[in-house]
Amino acid sequence: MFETLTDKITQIFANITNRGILTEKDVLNSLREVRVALLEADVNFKVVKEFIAKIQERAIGREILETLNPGQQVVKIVRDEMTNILSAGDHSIKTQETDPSVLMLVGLQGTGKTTTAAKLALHFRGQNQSTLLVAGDLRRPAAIEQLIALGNQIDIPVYSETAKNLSPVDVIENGLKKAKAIGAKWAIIDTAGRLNIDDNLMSELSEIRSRISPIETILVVDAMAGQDAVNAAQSFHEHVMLTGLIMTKLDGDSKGGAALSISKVTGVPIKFTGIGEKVDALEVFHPDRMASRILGMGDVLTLIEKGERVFRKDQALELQRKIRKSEFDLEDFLEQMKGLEKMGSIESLMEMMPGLSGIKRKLAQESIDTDKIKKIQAIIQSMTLHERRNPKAINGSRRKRIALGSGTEPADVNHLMNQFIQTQKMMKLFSKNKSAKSLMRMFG
Ligand SMILES: Nc1nc2c(ncn2[C@@H]2O[C@H](COP(=O)(O)OP(=O)(O)O)[C@@H](O)[C@H]2O)c(=O)[nH]1
Ligand SMILES: [Mg+2]
Repeated sequence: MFETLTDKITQIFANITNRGILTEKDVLNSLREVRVALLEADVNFKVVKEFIAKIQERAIGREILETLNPGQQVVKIVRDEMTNILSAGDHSIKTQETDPSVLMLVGLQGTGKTTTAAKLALHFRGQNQSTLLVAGDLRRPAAIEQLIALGNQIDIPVYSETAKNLSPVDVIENGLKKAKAIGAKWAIIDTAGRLNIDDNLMSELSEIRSRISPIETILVVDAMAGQDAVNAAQSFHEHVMLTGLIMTKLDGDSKGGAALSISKVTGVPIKFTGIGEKVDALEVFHPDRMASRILGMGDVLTLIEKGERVFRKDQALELQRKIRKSEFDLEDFLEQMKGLEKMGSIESLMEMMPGLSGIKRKLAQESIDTDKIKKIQAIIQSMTLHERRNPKAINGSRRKRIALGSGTEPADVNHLMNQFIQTQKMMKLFSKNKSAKSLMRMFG
């Protein structure tokens, strides 16, 4: 996400933070470059104008330019203001006093409502909260089947009715009764979309809304739609009073401008982001963390949270120790591969590491799929313990034996060894923690 924008901004920041002295003209030049980068990323021009004006107001003047690290001060201001435009009131999810809390998803066709309904149910389960999914999209029979299939996949119950004479509101009201009966904490309502905004859709949605009074009415918008997403959000908000937004498909090669403008333009907070087709590809939205990520400073907090979900704490500590002492071996490598697979794509992880979003693209081609993991597992399991602990001992004849034992080719074993050496190098880099340290320095 935001690849091009992040690359450009990282470059601009490098130019100003590498200098001891910064003149007013330097700052203005850099801000002009930031402005162009934002406009090229499709950020709403009014938002850009206000953003730049605010930074300029704060960055120009003695207090900043005469400090020890003027460049870093400017970067900090940019980060503050970026956080500011991504913020809109309360980004948390509200619950009702009595169960179920009703969360209604609305949006145009294909933005990701049905998928997001399942993602949310999975997210809530992670917090020990139960969900009933309610199939309120009666326009296409396939929509009901899709929700049922997703529900089955993650073992979440789905309420649906297909009788001809029922209206969506009837089905949804029955669904809410069912949610109450089974004691679900959440009822998540999937609704029908349209290709474009029309009165029909809006009156259907506002009728549902007034009959069931959801605590959260959330618009699902597709980041790839760019400014159209922002316009759609404005119309939906006028007709059905939104309480939040979920921006999907941020994993795509969208320019990201929509995500940057949408809250500022509509005043509606983003609550989650969708970062992939899989049911676990949902992230809680934090304006400050997102700002850091866009500005190429990584998002260490989200990374840690993801890790905590997958790796146990004692495992993590043991791993840290090994990395520090360069004892990281092929057995650990195997464990990490399995864990990483659970955390998400390597690509999305790299994005969250400070200073690494640039290297990301090179590694993207090496994306790790399940088959590869199985192969790697087979290869490592064909090694003796001695070999796993001392990968350097693996010579030509051992390689042949390992390949034979794992049903692979010596070239596969070679490839794995290279990958492992690469990982070891990267780990060493992290353990020295240059990027993390410079980040700390940057923010005092
Ligand atoms: N890459 C990506 N695809 C998504 C995301 N969310 C949904 N999709 C895909 O977008 C398409 C439409 O999703 P769907 O939930 O059926 O949209 P709906 O018509 O609004 O219910 C499907 O192919 C989904 O897999 C996301 O965050 N990233
Ligand atoms: Mg749908």
